[in-house]
Amino acid sequence: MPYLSNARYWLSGLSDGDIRGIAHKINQDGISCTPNFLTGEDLGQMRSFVSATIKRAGQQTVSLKSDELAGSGLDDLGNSAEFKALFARLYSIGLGRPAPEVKFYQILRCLTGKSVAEHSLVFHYDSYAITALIPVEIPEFGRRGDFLIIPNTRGIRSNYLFNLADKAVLDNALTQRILRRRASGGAGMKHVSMVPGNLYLFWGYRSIHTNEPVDEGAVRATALFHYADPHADSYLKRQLGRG
Ligand SMILES: O=C(O)CCC(=O)C(=O)O
Ligand SMILES: [Fe+2]
Repeated sequence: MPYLSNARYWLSGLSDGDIRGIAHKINQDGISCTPNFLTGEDLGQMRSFVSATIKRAGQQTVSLKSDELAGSGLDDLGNSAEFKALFARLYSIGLGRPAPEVKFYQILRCLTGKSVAEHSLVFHYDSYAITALIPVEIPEFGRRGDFLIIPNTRGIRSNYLFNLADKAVLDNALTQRILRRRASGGAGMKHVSMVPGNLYLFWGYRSIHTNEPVDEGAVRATALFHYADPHADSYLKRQLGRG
């Protein structure tokens, strides 16, 4: 089967009603899941890329950005017109405003080794409205690195300053401790057992989220596509050198 054939087929058949359905699901449940978005063959190519990447990093946690993904297959997905269109449509239908040009802040996140702990259970809001997450590799044994999310706890802030205030409250030792305690079964926190090849979508900007750790010898690799910075035009953001 040609590469990404399943993904392209599903994407090109999406009606506006389907997109509304996805937006509704994210609003209601915090996250939408499309099973078997990638085929076993797609995952095979991505997994060889992941294992080569981890080897090069000395069996430690490593994150690659868009320009480091050539040959992974994830670059093809990020560049695909069908995949980009999903985000533009979900943005305009889900947020009720015109969608900006689709340029992803794309990451391949490979968790492994001793550094797993410091990269896990770090609750945060993303800087981008929509986040897509595709698990490439999830451990089959031991700790599986579930995804944790408290969905839709805030709206899109009108002002960059309010966004910074939210982030400051969250990025604080006490808040993180309280959230970690809630991770073991607290109200409002969803545990998602990730399945490789599924496509998960959520409002990353609006939702507090993170992942649980995996065992040191295991590998948990996730592909992330972040889209649409609500504060891209903020004067303050530019002045602070974050634009
Ligand atoms: O890998 C994950 O499960 C989540 C990562 C994440 O939220 C991020 O990189 O912004
Ligand atoms: Fe995130």
